[in-house]
Amino acid sequence: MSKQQSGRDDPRFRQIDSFDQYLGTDLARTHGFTSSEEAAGLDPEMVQFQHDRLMRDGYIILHDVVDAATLQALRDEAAPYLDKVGRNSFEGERTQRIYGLPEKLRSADAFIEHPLILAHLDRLFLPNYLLSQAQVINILSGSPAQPLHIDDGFYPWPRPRPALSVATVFAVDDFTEDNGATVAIPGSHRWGEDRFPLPDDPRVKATMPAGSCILFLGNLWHGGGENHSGSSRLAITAQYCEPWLRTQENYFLSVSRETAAAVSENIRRLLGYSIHPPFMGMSDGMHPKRKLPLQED
Ligand SMILES: O=C(O)CCC(=O)C(=O)O
Repeated sequence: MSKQQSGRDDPRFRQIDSFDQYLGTDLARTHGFTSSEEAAGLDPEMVQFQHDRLMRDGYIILHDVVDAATLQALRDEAAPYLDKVGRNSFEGERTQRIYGLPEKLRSADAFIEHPLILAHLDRLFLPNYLLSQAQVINILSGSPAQPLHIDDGFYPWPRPRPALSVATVFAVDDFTEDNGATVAIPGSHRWGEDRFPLPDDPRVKATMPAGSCILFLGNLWHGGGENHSGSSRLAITAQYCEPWLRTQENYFLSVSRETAAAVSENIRRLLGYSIHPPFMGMSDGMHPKRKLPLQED
């Protein structure tokens, strides 16, 4: 038998002897799958404490996790794109949104790959979890409350169940009582399919200073608040999902290969340049990073 006919002759050939081995092996082979690591300096006990609260209440508020310069960079870069309001009452008739952030706003990366958020995602999801969508959201004064909703309800897997996605909303402006702070129903991540928010359900408003973040599970009922403050409320949000789910935004189309090659390894992996073993995410039978003009091998 010639070499072309027998893959076994190739020293890189892998013999898969069990189904578990099949599921656990990166069969696209060339690039091992990368995992995000807790950034140096994060106290695992503190992250675990926050994680336990997140699992108990469905949300947690992380105070002062982004500095003023990072907030200003986002404000400056976002401003030219904040030129239209929503197309429906969910997006908000008086709410401005910017989609396609990984291509448009490099300043968004610091929020999307925030080390503390990645540390939480590492605890919640399998390696190579994905960015499902990211937006800048500017709720203008006069905006009614957004309808309450859960973020992962479009995955047809009956609830109650574990969260299939997780979201951040970072306050770029202070979130106050009357400017549209995110509203959430604590504990609602445990509700079943037929349980919807009732007027008497206790709600929390994520009032917090600029640079803080509400992190919540994808099955928690929440929504943007009503803004009757006279000023707008600027935020940036990111949603992440398990590596085996379809993402909301198709980043392979909205982010160019040049941009995907230039961003950090964290962002690239979150955009889908990774493999969920054995080969989810492959392209032409190869690791998708092989399609990028990367400097490395
Ligand atoms: O703007 C917010 O506070 C939350 C927005 C939200 O939940 C959404 O647009 O899905």
